[in-house]
Amino acid sequence: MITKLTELAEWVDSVARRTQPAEIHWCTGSAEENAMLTNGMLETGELMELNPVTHPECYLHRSDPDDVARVEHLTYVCTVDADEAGPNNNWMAPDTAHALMDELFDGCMQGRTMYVIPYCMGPIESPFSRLGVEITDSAYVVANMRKMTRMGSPALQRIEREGSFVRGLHSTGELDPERRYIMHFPQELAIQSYGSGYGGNALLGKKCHALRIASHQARTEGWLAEHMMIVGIENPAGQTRYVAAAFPSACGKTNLAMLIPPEPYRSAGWKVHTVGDDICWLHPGEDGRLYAINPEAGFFGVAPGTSKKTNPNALAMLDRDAIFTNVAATADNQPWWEELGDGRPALDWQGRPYDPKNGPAAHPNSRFTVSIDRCPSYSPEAENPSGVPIDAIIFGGRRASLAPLVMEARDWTHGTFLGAAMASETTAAATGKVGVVRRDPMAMKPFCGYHFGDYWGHWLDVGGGLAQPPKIFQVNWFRRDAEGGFIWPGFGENMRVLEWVLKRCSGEAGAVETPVGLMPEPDAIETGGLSERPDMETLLGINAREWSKEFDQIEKHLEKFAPHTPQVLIDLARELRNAL
Ligand code: SAT
Ligand code: MN
Repeated sequence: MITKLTELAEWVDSVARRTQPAEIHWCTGSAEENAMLTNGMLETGELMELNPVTHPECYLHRSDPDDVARVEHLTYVCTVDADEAGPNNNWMAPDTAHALMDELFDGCMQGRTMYVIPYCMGPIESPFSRLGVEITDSAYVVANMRKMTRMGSPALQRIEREGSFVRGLHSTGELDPERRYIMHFPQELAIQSYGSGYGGNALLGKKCHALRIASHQARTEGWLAEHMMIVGIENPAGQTRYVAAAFPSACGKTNLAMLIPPEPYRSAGWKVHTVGDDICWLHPGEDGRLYAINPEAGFFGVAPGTSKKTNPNALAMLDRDAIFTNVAATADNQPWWEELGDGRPALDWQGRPYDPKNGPAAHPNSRFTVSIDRCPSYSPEAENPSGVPIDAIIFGGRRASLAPLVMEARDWTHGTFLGAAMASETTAAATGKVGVVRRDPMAMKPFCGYHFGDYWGHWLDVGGGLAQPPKIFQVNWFRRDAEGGFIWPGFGENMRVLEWVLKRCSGEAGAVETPVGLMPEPDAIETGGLSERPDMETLLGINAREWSKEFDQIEKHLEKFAPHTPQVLIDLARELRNAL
């Protein structure tokens, strides 16, 4: 296949001249193509077939042991003006970055096949969707992009109709951590990634396009590209309200997106409808509400921690047609990770006979890739070209102390403040130290494609233009007691907190005003039916001394982005601190 869009044809030609592949393959997304690529990868050992009886059409990929997570320190935003990228991004001048990348890409696909992947982020008919083409020399990337995006012929047709698309160029290169860069050129609508085959470094539709480049586009076009899951919650009266929630990577967004309401909610008729688990594009509607689409078509979820207890819906979709990356395997070749419960590991994530001396059998950032429509709680609204109306936005972090189980912002400005001040303990989703508290505004620290100060200003602008803005909340499922145990049971039981959130949206629940936010009235969070009553006083308590220290840090953090930080946020920090 060749395209009738001259711009695209010329770009593919120029990339081929530089990278010199043995062959060029234009991806159609068909089942035959997928089978052909899968067979090829089985031959080269890039994929291994898992147990065809227990896990039909499931495959295991083991990545290079030095290539197991996003590399934030090697990820750059290359705007002409450094100030545009902001202190929240690594910056390189576009000319310098191009020279560096051109050299890396020179001849890098010799003897390899170059795949051209046209893709659409969002429902193929949605006016909110955006298009891209990823060129890659990795068949594993093609197979993942097929599950994660609307990929192939329908996307190409729309690209040819509209003429505009994000140009992503990726090569696994030598997988040398010293020769690895993820470059973004927002002003050229271009991404270049070299030297990694892993997740967000290589599946360019995901964080690179749908967050870093899209946040840039969203800023100029008046919408928001966010690191949020989207879920519909149906009450016993049959009304569904949609919630979007931002959490840093590996903090339970996927579990929350496909939560199963616990008893007694389930028998009362509460239902959960999954629209997305990671990325959300929010557009102001003509009615003054905010509408969300999920630009993705699949999940790239963290395997460890996924179990019958934490996420039965995820487990149910992982026994067919899934790709596993860096999990362990049992003696009869089933995928395995620590919290799974059943089975025992025979081989660890590197394919070595399992030995506890080598650490966990599955890598802590091991993943599953699966199409969203395999999810038992999948909502067909994920295909609605207009998106779903959002009633509540939730910001969540992982914090052992301080942050309460839930609180509500006074208004959109205060909500933007809560998002901007968000902090969370780091996880294995990125290379680096785990468990360190860092500021992660709107869970976008690694993903915002421009200056955080301007981004917060854009949040204020978008919300200011809404006649019916969503209410904004902050949650923390991760408070710990003196022994280090989690105080709140979490997982499905988070439904109890969501119930309060929804009742605030419908005006059925009151709230107590505190200097840090609106809190549930005592006993407003239902704890009946839990095996023991959690320490709600700690979970909902406000410690003025601790909060005052927190405000010191928040003020310093906001100042780091001055003079771009909106003055209203700085003033609000001072006002809230004084109220303490
Ligand atoms: O590696 S990804 O960026 O795709 C996943 C994540 O970190 O959330
Ligand atoms: Mn994510």
